[in-house]
Amino acid sequence: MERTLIIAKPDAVQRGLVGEIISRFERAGLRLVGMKFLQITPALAARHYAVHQGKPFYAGLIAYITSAPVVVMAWEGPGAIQVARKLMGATRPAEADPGSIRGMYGVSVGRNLVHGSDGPETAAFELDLFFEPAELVEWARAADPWVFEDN
Ligand code: DAT
Ligand code: MG
Repeated sequence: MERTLIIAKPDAVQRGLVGEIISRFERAGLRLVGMKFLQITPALAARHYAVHQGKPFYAGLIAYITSAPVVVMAWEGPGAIQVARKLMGATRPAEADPGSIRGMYGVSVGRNLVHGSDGPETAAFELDLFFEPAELVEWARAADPWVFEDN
């Protein structure tokens, strides 16, 4: 079982696509274990995107992610990180599979609607950044045996 941090970014909130984005992860079979609505502060954005500091797009990225509220989620399931990355599509919407969230709803790399952790270490770091341990809910879903092979 793996957990990943997903963010419906400011453009998703402003465009009314939050429900659609949640629905993609929900229908894929991932299990929701945490969710909150907040506006990311510049300090939190700097920690979340620390790996991108110094890159040409960094200032624009921080301005964008702090520009309006976001919906932050924790989803879990077997291989949840990769499953979520696949559902999101490639970073650049033009290169994202047409059925993916970014491929279907995006055109600009700097307005690509959704964030997802890119590996187990990143996921642990990012989940810790946005959630207190008690905010992540351990629960058994009625459909689990029909979605997870080994649950
Ligand atoms: P991802 O969000 O797919 O994990 P990333 O971690 O490489 O992609 O970059 C974080 C975000 O920064 C990405 O969602 C959009 C923005 N970004 C990345 N590369 C960019 C570029 N070359 N120009 C503009 N924005 C970029
Ligand atoms: Mg990334």
